[in-house]
Amino acid sequence: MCRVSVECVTDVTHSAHWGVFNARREDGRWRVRPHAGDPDPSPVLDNIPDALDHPARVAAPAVRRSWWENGPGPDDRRGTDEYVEVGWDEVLDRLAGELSRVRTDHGDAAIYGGSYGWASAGRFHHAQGQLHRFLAVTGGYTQSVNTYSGGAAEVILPRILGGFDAVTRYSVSWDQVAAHTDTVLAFGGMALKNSTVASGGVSRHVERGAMRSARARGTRFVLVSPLRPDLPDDVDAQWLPIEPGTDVALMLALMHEVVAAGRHDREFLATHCAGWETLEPYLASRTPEWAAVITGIDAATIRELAARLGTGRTLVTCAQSLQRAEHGEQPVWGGMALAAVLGQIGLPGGGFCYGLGSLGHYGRPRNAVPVPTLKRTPNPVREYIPVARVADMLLHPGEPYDYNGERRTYPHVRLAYWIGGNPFHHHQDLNRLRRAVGRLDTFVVHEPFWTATARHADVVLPSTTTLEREDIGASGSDPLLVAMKPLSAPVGGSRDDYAIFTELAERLGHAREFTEGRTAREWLGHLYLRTQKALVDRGDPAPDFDDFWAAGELELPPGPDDGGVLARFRADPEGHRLPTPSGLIEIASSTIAGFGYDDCPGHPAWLEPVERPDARHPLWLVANQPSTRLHSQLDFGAHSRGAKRGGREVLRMHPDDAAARGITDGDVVRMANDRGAALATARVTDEIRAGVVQLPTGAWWDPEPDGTCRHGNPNVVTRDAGSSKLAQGCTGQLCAVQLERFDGDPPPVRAHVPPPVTGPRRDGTA
Ligand SMILES: Nc1nc2c(c(=O)[nH]1)N[C@H]1C(S)=C(S)[C@@H](COP(=O)(O)OP(=O)(O)OC[C@H]3O[C@@H](n4cnc5c(=O)[nH]c(N)nc54)[C@H](O)[C@@H]3O)O[C@H]1N2
Ligand SMILES: Nc1nc2c(c(=O)[nH]1)N[C@H]1C(S)=C(S)[C@@H](COP(=O)(O)OP(=O)(O)OC[C@H]3O[C@@H](n4cnc5c(=O)[nH]c(N)nc54)[C@H](O)[C@@H]3O)O[C@H]1N2
Ligand SMILES: [Mo]
Repeated sequence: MCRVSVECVTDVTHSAHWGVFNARREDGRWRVRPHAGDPDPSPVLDNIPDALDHPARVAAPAVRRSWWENGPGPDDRRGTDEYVEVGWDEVLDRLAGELSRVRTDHGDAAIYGGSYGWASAGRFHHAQGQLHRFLAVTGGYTQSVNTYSGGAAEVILPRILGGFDAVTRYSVSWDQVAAHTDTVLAFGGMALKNSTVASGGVSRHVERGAMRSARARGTRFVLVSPLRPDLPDDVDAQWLPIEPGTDVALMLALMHEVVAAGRHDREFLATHCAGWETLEPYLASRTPEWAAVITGIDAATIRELAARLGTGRTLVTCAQSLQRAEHGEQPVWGGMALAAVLGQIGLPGGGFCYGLGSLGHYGRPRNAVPVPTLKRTPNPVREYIPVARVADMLLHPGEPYDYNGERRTYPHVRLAYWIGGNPFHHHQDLNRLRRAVGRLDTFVVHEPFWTATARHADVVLPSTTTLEREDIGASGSDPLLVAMKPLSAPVGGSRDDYAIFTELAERLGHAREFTEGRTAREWLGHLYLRTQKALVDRGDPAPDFDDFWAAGELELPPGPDDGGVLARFRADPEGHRLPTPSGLIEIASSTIAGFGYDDCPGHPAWLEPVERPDARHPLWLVANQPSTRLHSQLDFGAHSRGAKRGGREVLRMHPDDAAARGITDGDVVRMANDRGAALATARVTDEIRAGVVQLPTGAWWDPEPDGTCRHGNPNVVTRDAGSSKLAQGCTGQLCAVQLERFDGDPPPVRAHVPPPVTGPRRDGTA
């Protein structure tokens, strides 16, 4: 049956972070086909058809019983309490009152709107954009800075190389790799499972094609990673299965060898870099033999690799994963320093490219015109935290912490408002996060689905999915502007985030500032004007909004693929100074040295991690991005579900580690450390380094009463600590665990079964 109320739509184009697609109604089901122009579409599209009517949808506003009956306040029952269903008007009245109470009694900074998360593609209904606007116009809020993705890199790169997007996204492109690069040294690889995803959407997945073209031209790929699939089979990569968390030691030894052979680019180091005199003496004892002990890569292999670097165009890449770890700043700095020593930064397809291959919006030229975006409303509150320190903030209000050269104090937050993110998937040490959320007076969540985050909220407002809305899909480096047409009217009792905030803003007396008098459709037309005007200014075809909407898509002109700021700096270091303190590439930084941080000294360095395998927890866990979905999104979808075994997430482990524990392929295993435990299904494979197990993120946390995850979410065991005092980035990628076979009857997985919701009203009306 077609759910659409106005007209029965059967064939529409829409966009997700993992691809543009056409959805067609066939035999009572939605079938999703990738955009015809996509050379390598993502199989993750297969998760979409289940989104509209999955039982895990939140049917109507739901409120935690104790909060509804007893009022706001700290409560450890969050995560285990019951829910009652209430009408929209009732719940919005109560919520508006609670927002006012917190502002009046505790100040505007007592509201946390950091609300990290990927939400959905679509420029107007972008969840965080809507929340920030709403909280800003109603008085302000404590916000978050940086991301879980690149928290350490985002802080250090501007100090040593330049603006994050400029030196990462818009420097080395896939076209340059295909045309120019002779050697790709990929730390953490460039897994096709990862570039399948691009923030804002992606109409063309070009990575596989570019790597194949390079390989066909003779490019040599070297993969430094504990996991073999981190580069595609097509490129015949040499695989160096490194001990996790030790890349900087390998980088230092490679530099040592290049210098020992006198092959370092002295001129480039003198004219374009600052700090060589500090790093050079440190390298003296960083021999291949020294690094072999740390990295598990033998000295002869390191020597052989060093000898080939710099012969021909050499590109050093560093996956985001390396810095999502303790001392995560170091491999970013080390990779950049290695490229500087080789002297190729700023050459086409050469030098250093942070993040290339980690996301689909990297390595593509910027569009020549801006895409529509909802501009950020200034936040009257100046308070912020580094995003991954959220549990610390809630558990330690008023206490000091270090960040990026400052001594800061955690604000005392009473109300957290989260939309478009799933912290009970993405944050580390989920049992600790549960304790932290227990300290809040009120936790508000808008979610289409009963995720673990929704199940910890006091107020759960059912939002539509993107499939139920009109929007514009676009990314700054994808050529297609997409008119995202709805597949359905809002499902059940759900409402758009924009509609919910409009109603709340009305109750708080700020509707006019929030809506600026526009309907959602009028906003789309308004946001589109900026792109249309830029096209007019260039003399390009510039359809008006109605024509764009009717056509369904618009191809935007590409900007130049010219290497950006790094190429200009290379050509003229005086005329195009980098925005670093010296204007040069900072191989060593006197600014960072001046902070006096023991966990982030003034040059790239090998630092022993606190978290590392020991006798009780002898295995490294790599908790990386899932290949079958975006994070936790649509975890119940056909593609994600289909790759699980026995309904549990799959954990990869080496045959030696399996044999030592009597584990065979397909067994249920229990992975644990002092922070928590999770069950998963073992896959035994020699495509992983011995001593390392891998469990991707995103399987919804399905806790037993003691917090053990029945489903396979790795964040029950990861460590909630910052990368260093410099960046305080997320360190979820790596931790130490023990693993055993789970004997007996494993408990059934209930992650996608909604919690019982009681109360009279089931139709979502007041
Ligand atoms: N251990 C470990 N942990 C990690 C990582 C790791 O490597 N290891 N990686 C980290 C990284 S890089 C990231 S980016 C984070 C990702 O963490 P998140 O971005 O929080 O993960 P998502 O699953 O994308 O969460 C988005 C949520 O928004 C909901 N949503 C989608 N559209 C809408 C909408 O329009 N409105 C509303 N209200 N909700 C919507 C979805 O249903 C979903 O629940 O995870 C981090 N966590
Ligand atoms: N399909 C899919 N793609 C995604 C996402 C998703 O959820 N699903 N998320 C997107 C997001 S938000 C982001 S930020 C990016 C993240 O991009 P990344 O952080 O680069 O992605 P990961 O898969 O976490 O890690 C990449 C690989 O690094 C390797 N690795 C882990 N630790 C180490 C180490 O210490 N040394 C070395 N050399 N290698 C190591 C692992 O084998 C892992 O497969 O991915 C994006 N792409
Ligand atoms: Mo990310």
